[in-house]
Amino acid sequence: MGNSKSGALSKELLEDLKLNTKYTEQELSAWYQSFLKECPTGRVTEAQFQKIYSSFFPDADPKAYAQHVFRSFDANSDGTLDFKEFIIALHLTSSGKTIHKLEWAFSLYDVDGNGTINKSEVLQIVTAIFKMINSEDQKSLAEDENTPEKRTDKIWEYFGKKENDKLSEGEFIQGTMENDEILRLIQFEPQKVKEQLKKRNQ
Ligand SMILES: [Ca+2]
Ligand SMILES: [Ca+2]
Repeated sequence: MGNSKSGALSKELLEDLKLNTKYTEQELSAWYQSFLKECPTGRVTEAQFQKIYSSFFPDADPKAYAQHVFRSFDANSDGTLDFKEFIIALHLTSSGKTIHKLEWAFSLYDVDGNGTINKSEVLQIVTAIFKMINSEDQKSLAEDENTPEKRTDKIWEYFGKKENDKLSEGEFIQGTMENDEILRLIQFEPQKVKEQLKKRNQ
């Protein structure tokens, strides 16, 4: 912590992050500078994180989703994200269909952190995702997935689960790898919704 004032990343952390993310040394240094500018203490609180999220989605209500995302990245559960947790979050939420991303998605959906996902946890996350989609975009969703309940039913059926079944991490990752429809349904993809809208309006 001693060198946080000098504005330089420690060599150890830099090597660690280069190894575990797709970012270059220059990118990481640049991220670190802007991170320190926003958060001079070197830590992002949940409230700050929600604010950052809200600025991305001015016409929706991303608070609930931001809360779940924050929880899933606060690896040591101390209520703040340090630079490492922040960069890992950035990396995972922006990368493609990698195993690490799916592991993260599992921890996002495992709301109580007990190592399995039940249907009500899926509904909680899907409900939070729906709050991020503005009402105009919601109208373009397919009939069988245009409410959190319907979308949750669809996901649960894809996994071949009954009402009170539980989903293990292995099943979650395998199902998502094998079925792009599941991947699409468990993610928040505002861009896709916008593309669909565009197509419809043409
Ligand atoms: Ca933390
Ligand atoms: Ca759980």
